[in-house]
Amino acid sequence: MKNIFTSITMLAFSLAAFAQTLQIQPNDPQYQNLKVQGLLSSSVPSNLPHRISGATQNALSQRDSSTGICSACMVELDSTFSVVPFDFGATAPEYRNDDGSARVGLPFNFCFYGTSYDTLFINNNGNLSFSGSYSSFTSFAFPNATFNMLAAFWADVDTRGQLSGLVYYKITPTAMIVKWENVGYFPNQDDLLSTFQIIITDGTDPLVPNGNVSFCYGDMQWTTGSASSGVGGFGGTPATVGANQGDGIRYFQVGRFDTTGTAFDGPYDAADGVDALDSLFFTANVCDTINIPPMAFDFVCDTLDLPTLGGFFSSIALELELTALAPEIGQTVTIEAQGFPGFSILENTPGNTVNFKYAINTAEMPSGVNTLSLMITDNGPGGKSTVINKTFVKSGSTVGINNINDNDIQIFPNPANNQLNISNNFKGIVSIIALDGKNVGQFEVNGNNNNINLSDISTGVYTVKLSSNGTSVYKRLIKQ
Ligand SMILES: [Ca+2]
Ligand SMILES: [Ca+2]
Ligand SMILES: [Ca+2]
Repeated sequence: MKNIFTSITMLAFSLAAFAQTLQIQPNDPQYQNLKVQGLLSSSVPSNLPHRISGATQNALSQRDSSTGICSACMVELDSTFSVVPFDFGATAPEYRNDDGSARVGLPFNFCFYGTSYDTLFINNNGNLSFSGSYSSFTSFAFPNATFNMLAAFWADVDTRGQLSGLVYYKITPTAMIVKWENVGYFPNQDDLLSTFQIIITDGTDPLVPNGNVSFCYGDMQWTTGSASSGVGGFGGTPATVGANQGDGIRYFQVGRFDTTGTAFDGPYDAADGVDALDSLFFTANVCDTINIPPMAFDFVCDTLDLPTLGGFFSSIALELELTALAPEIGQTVTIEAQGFPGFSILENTPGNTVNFKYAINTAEMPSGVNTLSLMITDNGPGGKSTVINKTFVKSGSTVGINNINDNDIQIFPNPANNQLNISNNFKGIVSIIALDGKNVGQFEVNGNNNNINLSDISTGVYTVKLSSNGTSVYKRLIKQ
């Protein structure tokens, strides 16, 4: 009995040694057998030769700027995308595979921790890499001294299941978009499917306004394949989200995920719930070599058009949330906010992760465009900051409240030069509010001589707030 056990152990040992020493590739006939038996090292590089291939370049279709909630980041799959042509025996046109990679050339330079790359690897297991391809299916925490990788969701993606979607990409003169669209997990599992996307740019493409990378998530349904000790798509070794230079020093981590649900205690500490990523997006500048500026998880788009939330926009108290990350271990983040009438902070405690909670009372919010500006600063080397501007639009030029009939109150001329007249049926306080929410002028009128002097106010678009007896009406004003 002992002899049999010993010989099985020795066989397993020799297979594992074989896998490691020969760096067995995913297209090897023995690869799947070894992986199912748990005999593959998860850190085997797949070693695609590093050369530039002639990638198809498609013109970037215009992004729809009139989007509603959180579609600004997720680029819809359309005919301008191609299926990623994975190597290692995957076959056209679908290139379904387990741990494959594809070498792709870029028409622009992508800056990753100070090095510019015009070739990279799309690895099926949820990541892009630069110094070589990776078939590694079990992820590691960042920082890590080996992997040179940008990981939207480094986990054991497997698109061989019939119901699994595929991995697509699109290259423009200044950006590459890679989409893992409804993909399954190892081995061949397609009962749970996840959708996520990476965009990398030359640093100037407006697709990524605050950096050169964005990660964007649709519905995330699983975390772990069975070769990483997952059961039913969860548990085992957590999936990793972040970036890692591979020197053990330069990195960021957003989180590690091994379970269902939305629990998220920040990038480190406990493993997190994968549903926390649902519909999330964030951007990063990974060109910075010393200290990555803070990053933000946001649950609403850059622009939120309040009437799309329903017909009650004049009386909604919206409670919103943004999560800011250092994102390196040990750094502390603080947030300074500049809002507008109706904006208030509910929670803002400095930390490695900050849950910034705020409210918008839409009855007090001026009509038109209101801007919330958040300056997020870390205490790492150089004290890096990220500024997030969000606009909240209250549609309609006026909002009638209580006994003030705003249609009867006029402001003229509009556009105005140095003098603005307000119809004599109004008696009360006139506030001039800039697009950033700042009150730039306040006047009291008595209903007799309702002229106000705008000569101290610069040219631009303003909201005029007319308040009387605790109620207000709003008008849009152009100062020229
Ligand atoms: Ca895989
Ligand atoms: Ca965590
Ligand atoms: Ca930082």
